[in-house]
Amino acid sequence: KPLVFSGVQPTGNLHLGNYLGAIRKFVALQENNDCIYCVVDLHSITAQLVHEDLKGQIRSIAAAFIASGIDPNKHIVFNQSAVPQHAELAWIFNCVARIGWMNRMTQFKDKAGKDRENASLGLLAYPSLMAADILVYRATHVPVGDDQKQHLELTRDIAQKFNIDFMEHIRSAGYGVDMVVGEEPIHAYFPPVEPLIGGATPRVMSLRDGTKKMSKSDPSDLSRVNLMDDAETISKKIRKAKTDPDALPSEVDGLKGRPEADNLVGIYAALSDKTKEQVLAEFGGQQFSVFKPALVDLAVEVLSPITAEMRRLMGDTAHIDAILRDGGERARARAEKTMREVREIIGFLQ
Ligand code: AQP
Repeated sequence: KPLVFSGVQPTGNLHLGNYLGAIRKFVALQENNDCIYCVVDLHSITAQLVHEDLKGQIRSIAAAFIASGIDPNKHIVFNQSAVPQHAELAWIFNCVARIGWMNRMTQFKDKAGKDRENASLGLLAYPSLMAADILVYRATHVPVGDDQKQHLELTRDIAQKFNIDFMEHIRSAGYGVDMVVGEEPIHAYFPPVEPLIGGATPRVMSLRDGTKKMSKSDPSDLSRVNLMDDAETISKKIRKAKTDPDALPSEVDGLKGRPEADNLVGIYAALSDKTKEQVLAEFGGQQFSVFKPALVDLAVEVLSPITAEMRRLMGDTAHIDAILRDGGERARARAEKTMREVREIIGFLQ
């Protein structure tokens, strides 16, 4: 079975973007794949070191995974810091990757802002740790939102450089397989990683500004629908969402240059498993005063069972902790197998 890996940072309230861009795909992939889903707590200290309730945040992401339908018995759900092999491989990847590669990452530029010299070294090295998260299991498929595409390309570059730099060591240690990367036949230890992005809304945008992504760290809570919002709050946020004064177009082309309208139609399409074309066939020519209430009803219908289950799970922290502990043990055993081989390939004494 293909091996799927993905992670979510415990950095605040999960929102509709995280759900549609990532978690919902995690759920769908369970059927035909071996899946490892991680609460990436080591990543959460890169942009902000001190968190008031990190344990609570970690548990709430795990609760969201399970409430959305991830089965922690058939698959693995754990928190990253419980498996130190992620950090060990990330260090090795810090020595494989080049500083120039990291400097080009748009997420780093966005999050570091103008005062780049003052950003943490961890924020710059974030993509190395992300590559390690995936490759320590030699996972091949990674469901993420569109914003993570560049990091996954970097993961492929890191894997390829490792494979080429250590090719003779990999071969003489008896690991790896022959494969063709581009035109080049190589003997590779780490597989090329495939991003699973796609869908009607690969990137959900802010409800206040259709050109910015919906984000946990946006200071305005009105910019996002949180998974823990109740029906009344969802209704308020969608009713207040920024729009233009025109009616919805009948064709997708008519959404060009109308980012807020495009975003709301995309959210409706994703929540109802339809295409934007199908949504516009139904709502084309209608005003937002008709479309927004329909979107509220749909969002509440999809999200409220998840919210209720998350609340129930959060009331039993011992149960969540036990799931994460068990997942951590299973993940550690797999990650250690890779690290023994990686240490051997590099030539460390062990
Ligand atoms: N707006 C979005 N649209 C689609 N997918 C999104 N994701 C995040 N925002 C959107 C996807 O959610 C997964 C988990 O994200 P994360 O928490 O690990 O990091 P992030 O991308 O940095 O998310 P946020 O919400 O923007 O958090 P902050 O504000 O803390 O940076 C990823 O697969 C991501 O693509």
